[in-house]
Order: sequence, then C-alpha cells, then structure tokens
Amino acid sequence: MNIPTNIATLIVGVLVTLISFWVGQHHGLLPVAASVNAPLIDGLFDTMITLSVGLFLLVQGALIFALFKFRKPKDDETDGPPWKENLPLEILWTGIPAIIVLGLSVYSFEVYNSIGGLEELAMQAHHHSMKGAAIAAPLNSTSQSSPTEPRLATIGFTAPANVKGTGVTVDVTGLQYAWIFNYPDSGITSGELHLPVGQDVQLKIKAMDVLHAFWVPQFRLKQDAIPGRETELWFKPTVIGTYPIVCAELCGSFHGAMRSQVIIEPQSDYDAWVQQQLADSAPSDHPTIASAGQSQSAETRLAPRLAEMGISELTLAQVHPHHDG
Ligand SMILES: [Cu+2]
Repeated sequence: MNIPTNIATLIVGVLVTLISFWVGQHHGLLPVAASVNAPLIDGLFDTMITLSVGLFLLVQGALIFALFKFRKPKDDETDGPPWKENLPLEILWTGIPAIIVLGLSVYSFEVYNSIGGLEELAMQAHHHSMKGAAIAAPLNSTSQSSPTEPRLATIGFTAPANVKGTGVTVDVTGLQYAWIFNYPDSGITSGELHLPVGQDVQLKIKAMDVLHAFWVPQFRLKQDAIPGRETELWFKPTVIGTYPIVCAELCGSFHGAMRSQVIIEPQSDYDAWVQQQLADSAPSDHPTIASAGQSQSAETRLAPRLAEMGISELTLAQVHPHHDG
C-alpha cells in the first residue's frame, strides 16, 4: 500500500490545516493576557492547540473513515488481505511526531528562557559557586544575587530581555493560608499585591511552613514558594485590572481558600495607595501603642490589620524583615 495521494486527500489535508489554525487562534481558553510574558506563553499554547486539533482530526477522521470504508459486508466471513509492513507509512508516522516534539521542545525552551526561567538556575549555580569561593575569599561571600554579575554573563545567562527587575521589588511570603506582601522600599506590609502598570516587577518569594505556589493566571506566571529557599519572578504587568492570586500547590486543609488578589493600577493610583498604607500604619493611629515611643516595631504597628487577616503577631514577627535585632 502506498500513501494515498489523490485530490480528496489534498482537500482533506487543506481543510484539516485550516480548521486547526482557526481553532488555534480562536479557542478562547485563556484569560486576559496581562503581562509581557503572557503573549509568549500564549504563542506556545496556541501552537500546541493548533497541532493537537490537527492530530485529533487526522486520527479520529482515519478511525471513522475506516469504520465505514472497511465495514464487513453481510455474510462475508473471509478475512482481509494480510499486511506485513509499510515502510513509507512507518517512516511518516515516526518522522512527523519526532519533528513536532523536537520543534515544541526548542520552542518551549526558548519561551522559558525569555520569561527568565533559566535565570533561577543560573542564580543557584552562582550561589553554590560563591559558597565555594567564599572559603578562599571571604569578601566575595556578601555579593549574592545580582543578575548582572560577570560570572553569569560569561556562561550565557542574563536577566530576561523583557524585564529588568528594576522597578518595584516585593517580598512575597506564603504561609498556611495566606499571602503576605512586603514592600522593602516603603516598609508596607499588605495582604494584597498592588503594582503600577508598565513597571518592571521583581517578586522574591518565600514560604513560612510548607510548599506553596504563587500563581496569577492572567500573567501566565507560576512560581513555587519553598521553605528555606528564596525563589524569584520577573514580569511587567501591561493591563490595568484586578486579578486573582492563587496558591497552586496543595498545602493543607484550607489550600483552596489561599487566595489573594493583585491590583494593577495607574502609577498615580499606586502612589496614592502607598501613601494611604503609610498613613494607616503611622504610629499616631494607635495612641496606646504609640505611647511606647519611636522604638515600636513594625509588627506592633501592623498587628491590628493582620489580626483581621487571621495572622498572628508571632507569625508576622517571623515574616516581617524589619523586626527588632
Ligand atoms: Cu498554599
């Protein structure tokens, strides 16, 4: 048997291709793309949908076609002709999947690299090599995780091209069962993440207790929060709006309730929010506590707000980087 090459096959091929491309562009399965990373992920996803639809139509079409075409005629008890092998067909159905898988591997690796996925690995390699070097040269042990370290550049890793991580830095802490956001520049601690639109953002993610995962579907970003190890995310929010922050790692009985939200707003609104937060947490707001003087800790000031969130002062003392001593 040869591979069929007639006009009907050609038409079917063109149709399958057109349908696949159409579905790949119009599946509507993804939420709004709200970060610079999102179009990259979506391009990969659309490509995979296109290929999957094409393969699905081909395989199911061949099955249904064979059902009718090779149906056993009534009262026909004879067997079909025996087939031993079909080399062209076997080359085709091995070669095409191999090319698809290889192409998707290279493509997805490129996307992963563009959104800074490899940067994390480079950091770890760097940290490990620095730990080794620190024994011989203690002065080096203080320089830790700058993406512009020459050592990283020489092995081909640089900060992701589309995000520099220079705009807003936020310390993110996951704990059973909440997210806490600390802005080291202003000292603000919040239960929801506010960010100005169009600014490069760097999140430094930690976990207090067990594994969690920081996930914003609209950013197409997900990063593990790991006890004892800091992970990072870089992105730039591009669309104003309020999006869910979801814990994407089963972390205990109330994992499903471990949600917060990220508010992407114009710079002026963001600045106003920062001012409001600073005013809210000012010592004068809590006269009984304020009488303790200027030396009061951030934990003490923030305690009333966090009590509302169901987070204990003890927990906060562990989370907040500005605790005494
Ligand atoms: Cu969790």
